[in-house]
Amino acid sequence: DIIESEYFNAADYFVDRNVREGREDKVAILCEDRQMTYGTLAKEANRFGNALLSSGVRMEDRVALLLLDMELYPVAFFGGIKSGAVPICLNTLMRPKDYLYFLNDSRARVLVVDESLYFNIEEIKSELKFLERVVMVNSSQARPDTMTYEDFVNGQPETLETAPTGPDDSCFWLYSSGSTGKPKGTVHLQHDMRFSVETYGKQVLKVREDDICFSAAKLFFAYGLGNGTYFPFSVGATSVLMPERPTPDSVYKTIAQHKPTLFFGVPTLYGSMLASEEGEMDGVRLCVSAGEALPADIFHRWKKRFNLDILDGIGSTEIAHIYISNRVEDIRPGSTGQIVPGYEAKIVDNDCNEVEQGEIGTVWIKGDSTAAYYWNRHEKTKEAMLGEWFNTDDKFFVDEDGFFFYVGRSNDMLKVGGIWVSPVEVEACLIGHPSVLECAVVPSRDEENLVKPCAYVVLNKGISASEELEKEIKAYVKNELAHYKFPRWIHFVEDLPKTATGKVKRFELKNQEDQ
Ligand code: 3SK
Repeated sequence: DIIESEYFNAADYFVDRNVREGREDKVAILCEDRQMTYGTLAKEANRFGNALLSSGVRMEDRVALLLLDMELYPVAFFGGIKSGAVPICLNTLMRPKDYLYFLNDSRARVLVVDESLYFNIEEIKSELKFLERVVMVNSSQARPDTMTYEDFVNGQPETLETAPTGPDDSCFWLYSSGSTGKPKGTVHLQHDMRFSVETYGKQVLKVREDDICFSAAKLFFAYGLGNGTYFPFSVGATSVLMPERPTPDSVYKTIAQHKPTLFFGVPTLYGSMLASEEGEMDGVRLCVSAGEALPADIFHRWKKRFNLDILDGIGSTEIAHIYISNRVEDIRPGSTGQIVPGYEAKIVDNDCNEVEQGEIGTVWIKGDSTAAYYWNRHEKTKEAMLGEWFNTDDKFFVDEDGFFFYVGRSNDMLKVGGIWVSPVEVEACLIGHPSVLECAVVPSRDEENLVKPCAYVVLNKGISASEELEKEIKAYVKNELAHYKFPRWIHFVEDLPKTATGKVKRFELKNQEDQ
């Protein structure tokens, strides 16, 4: 146990401790041309926590956050935790029906939403069963059934007594995608972020008080949440938050403006930053990659252009952050690296027996940042959380030096730009197009060797394949689902390979893509 005391509250540790230790005037957050000190962050978090309590929110009540990466994100996240409420960080790229599911499944009582994302909620408002209050951020005027953030916190005191949480109390949730469709509310406890800090944060990343951390991966993603909040705040460092979409232009511009020392991205972003001829990484001492395996080619091209290493690793929403990673002193391009100190790994076969070194199997991880359970998903919890072990469902082999090599996913999920995509969901959408009879979605690789969805489509009788139709189907999916889920390639085929019981043999299609 890293925390022995009876009471522990993550907001007290990551925010208030900085003030107690004399960093009241130190800059905690840089965002566009603004800066927020630890003192202001603590006060604003307190006002937000007080506003929740005044609205009737009690310990363990969920508060959903649908926010851009700006100062208000850590304010609401830690303010909520300090009041004893449980923030849920929602992916901002989803569709209205996804938010309907998140809000009804979690029974969140309050939603804090950026005005630019509110259209998603407006569409589903009448179907929300439990939501009592919508707080609108970055809006000047109140709309019916909503309250502006300013009105919500107006008159609230700048001090707040920390809720009497213990290390094993609920702290925050993230929704983790599942191959069988429905995302699972992953319940993290108060001690989980602290465990990630003491292991990956301090021993691999070696984050320091004078660091300026910039995560292009967003805060709603477990990877971004650590990079952009609790790693820097664990040592009184500074975090750069960027509300825009991470493109090479927005990222290079932010780096030039704020000169971060640690930069966090996903392989797709590193690939597109390399493709852009202009842009510097001045001031950066180390780059980090996770979300999907970093191709060795990108590592080498990055090193050549910027003379900087990219530290590749893998984490999961359930384990909060990275548990296998390269080390600054020992990087093997193409490998995900070694187990992070504090975690244990084993590679098992389908019967849960450990495989011989060098053989491929599924990685199980033991470590105290693992979520307690999936909300209301008893069977899924039992399948994945096996006593002290968590079944990652990721396939690896390990070499004689203890370096892990990623092989693929045990099930058919695809990881696109670091975010899980369910082929079942994309297929269900494609099937909705009037020309599509049957389809299957599998991973394929683009010119940067990064995974993107690829669809095999059987057309309805009388419909002929054409470039026009291909464009139309892609546009249809883009309109229905989060943008990153649309198939980048569509193969029109006569039929799909199937098993005797009628299941599509996805592995055969995957093999075709690999050739
Ligand atoms: O996908 C990853 O590698 C990852 C890394 C850190 C935290 C969360 C995730 C999913």
